[in-house]
Order: sequence, then C-alpha cells, then structure tokens
Amino acid sequence: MEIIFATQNAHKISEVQSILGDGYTIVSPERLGFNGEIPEEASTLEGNAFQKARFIHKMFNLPCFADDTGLEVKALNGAPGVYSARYAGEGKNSEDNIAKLLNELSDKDNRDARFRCVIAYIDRLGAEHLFEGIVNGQILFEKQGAEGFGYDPVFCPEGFHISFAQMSLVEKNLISHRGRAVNKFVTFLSQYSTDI
Ligand code: ITT
Repeated sequence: MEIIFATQNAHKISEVQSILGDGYTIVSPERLGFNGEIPEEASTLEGNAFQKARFIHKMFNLPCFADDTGLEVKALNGAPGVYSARYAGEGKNSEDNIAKLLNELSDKDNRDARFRCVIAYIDRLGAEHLFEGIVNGQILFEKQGAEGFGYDPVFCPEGFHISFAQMSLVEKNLISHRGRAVNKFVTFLSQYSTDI
C-alpha cells in the first residue's frame, strides 16, 4: 500500500520506510510533483504535524501523515523544542544549531534532554489521528559519529554511551522517538482495513 509522508526531509523518509517494511511504500510530495514549502507555523509539535499533514492531504485528497519533532532540553526550559529546525536562525543548518546548543549548555550542569516526535495522520475519510514517541537522554559535550541527521551527533540516549550518530539506522529506530511513534502508527494501521 502506498502512503504519503508530508515531509521534505529525506532522512525521515529512510527511517520511517525502514520501520514500515515492505507492506507500505512511502510516497513523498516531491514524487507527486510538489516541490514547494510545506508550512509549519504552529507553536506546538502537534499543531505543526497536523498543519503539514492537512496541507498535503488537501492537495492530493489521499491519506497522508506528517512528523514534527523537537529536541527538548531541561536546562533550557524545553528549548529548542518546536523551534529545533530554526534554533540558530532562519537559513542556518544543523551544524549551526548544534554549535548554538553546545554554547547555551556550556555553563549548565544538567544536560538532560529528550526527543519528542509527533506523527499526525489523516485517513481516507479525513479523520485525524496522533501518535507520539519520546526518548530520554543527554546532550554530549561534543559531536560524536556521522550517521543520522540533525542533532544526532550530540544526543546520547539513556542507557547508552554512544550518540544516535554512532548507531545504524536500524539501531536508532529500535529506541528512538520516531521509531516509537511509528510503531504506534503501524499498530493502528494494522488494526484497520487497508482502506484507511
Ligand atoms: P519536515 O518538516 O519536512 O518533515 P524538518 O527537518 O523540518 O522536516 P522537523 O521540523 O520535525 O523536520 O525537525 C526539527 C529539527 O529537529 C530539525 O532541525 C531536524 O534536523 C531535527 N530532528 C528531527 N528529527 C531528528 C532526529 O531523529 N534526530 C536528530 N535531529 C532531528
């Protein structure tokens, strides 16, 4: 079954496709001919996930899901959170975001953090569903590893001594925020007919 993932992030597509397996084929908006920006202007992860999913659902009138993810750091009162992608400012990249994060934490003792992933799904009937996944961990003092994307090089999940960027995609998926949210989503899909 084909399912649209309202994202412009190829890393997310790889991670989610790996969990979904052969039963579902992810189709990106780009593959359907949409190359524009998908708006995300809400002040919560839930709001952004629904905004992205609704935008693409409206365009193609097909079942569609979106993922909005934030890194929530305790000593920074939950920042960067919903602003994780633009933490260092518009037009900045993950390197800049990580540099800002490490700088903000340089005088803090507490490096507790968590990734929170919210998946919004709009089914064939237009009904809306939400799935959440969380992984707790710590922000490292410097980048480690080259796998993954975003903040992965500085995030060490609880119970591990390596960063997400030192794990394979399959290893990260087993414990990650996205892996947990997608597993709930898959369970939901499998309990309903393939029409939904
Ligand atoms: P789409 O909105 O097109 O899906 P995006 O990259 O803008 O892609 P988000 O708004 O959800 O996605 O991402 C917020 C930020 O958090 C962004 O800087 C990502 O690089 C980062 N991020 C998201 N998931 C991550 C993960 O699994 N590991 C590390 N960083 C992640």
